[in-house]
Amino acid sequence: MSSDLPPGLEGTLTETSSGGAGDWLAFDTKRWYTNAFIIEDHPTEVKILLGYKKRGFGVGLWNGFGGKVEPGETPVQAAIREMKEECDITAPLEHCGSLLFVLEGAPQGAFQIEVYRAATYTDTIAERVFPSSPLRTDEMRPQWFAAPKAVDGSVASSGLPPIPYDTMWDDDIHWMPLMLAGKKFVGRADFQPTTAGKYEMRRYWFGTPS
Ligand code: 8OG
Repeated sequence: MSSDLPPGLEGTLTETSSGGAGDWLAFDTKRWYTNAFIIEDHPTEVKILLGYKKRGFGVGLWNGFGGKVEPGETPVQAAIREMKEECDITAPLEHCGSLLFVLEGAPQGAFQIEVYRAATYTDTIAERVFPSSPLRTDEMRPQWFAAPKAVDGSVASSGLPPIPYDTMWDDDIHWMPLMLAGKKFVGRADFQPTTAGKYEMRRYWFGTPS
């Protein structure tokens, strides 16, 4: 399996999905980011807390909470800080995945995103609305979603909306089900700009570590 890995991924990995076309994009440097989720496992469904991105990169998409790892921070410290800044909670985050994203025409380098999850949290989930704050925390609107465990597509018993993959980054549907199933995951996705000023995925590979 490993011989088929895209550049930038290493280890003994088992492929779960791949596709798209074209050569993998070259990149010189990596910038570290975080993405973190609260995931509650219930008897008939899995609940996940997402945030609606109100501005900046990925505006209009639902995503986990996160951002850039600042100098002097470890990725998990950054993930905990970002979660507090973006939805006002503190959670015992555990690492569950590593994702590499390369954007065509992005001179800043590739995005290395460390993904974290927690089943519990303290404090009350709240949209942070302090646009004049130096922390610029007016970024995400938190909301719960649910994935039913039954494979027949039945509606979640909580009545929460399903995970909105149509308004998430293109790659998320490839790794989020692994995360919801409690698996660790690794992947790479390359993106190209669209005429609408957004990015679409052009090639991808996702898998699980052995
Ligand atoms: O600080 P800022 O919000 O711009 O950080 C970008 C956030 O978006 C960070 O949490 C990493 C995350 N992110 C990407 N690309 C992708 C992607 O393809 N899927 C998901 N789920 N998150 C992404 O930068």
